Amino acid sequence: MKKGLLSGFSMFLLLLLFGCSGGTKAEVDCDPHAGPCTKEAGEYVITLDVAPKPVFHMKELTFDVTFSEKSPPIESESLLLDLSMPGMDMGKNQVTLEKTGNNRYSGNGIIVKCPSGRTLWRATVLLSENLKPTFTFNVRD
Ligand SMILES: [Cu+2]
Repeated sequence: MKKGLLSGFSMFLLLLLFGCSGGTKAEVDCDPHAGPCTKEAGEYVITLDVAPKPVFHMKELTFDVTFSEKSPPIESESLLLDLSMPGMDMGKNQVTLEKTGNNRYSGNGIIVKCPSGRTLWRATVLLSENLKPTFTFNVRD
């Protein structure tokens, strides 16, 4: 009886793990073609702006990340922005954002064109181990 309960519980954990790592939540939550996108992560309020607009594949892009004045101060001289496709391994594509002012970071990168024809990408600001706000958007051809 006890053993059955335990294995039932581990099955539940397994399901939970798979559910999380599956990355099935791939809904567009940002329209970088129209303007900046803002997300909250912990006490931080983070805005991502991508230029030039509209945002195309295979074109040099500038990524600007700004933290609201109410966000806790960030000491780091640079931040990493991870570019990925939800549910697809496109290889590592990380842009280093250098501090360009108070609460402001900026860097250049390229979003490659996916051979599958899909255009859904996700930009993740690697703030800390626990704070990784994401912006999910479609890139134009
Ligand atoms: Cu892809």
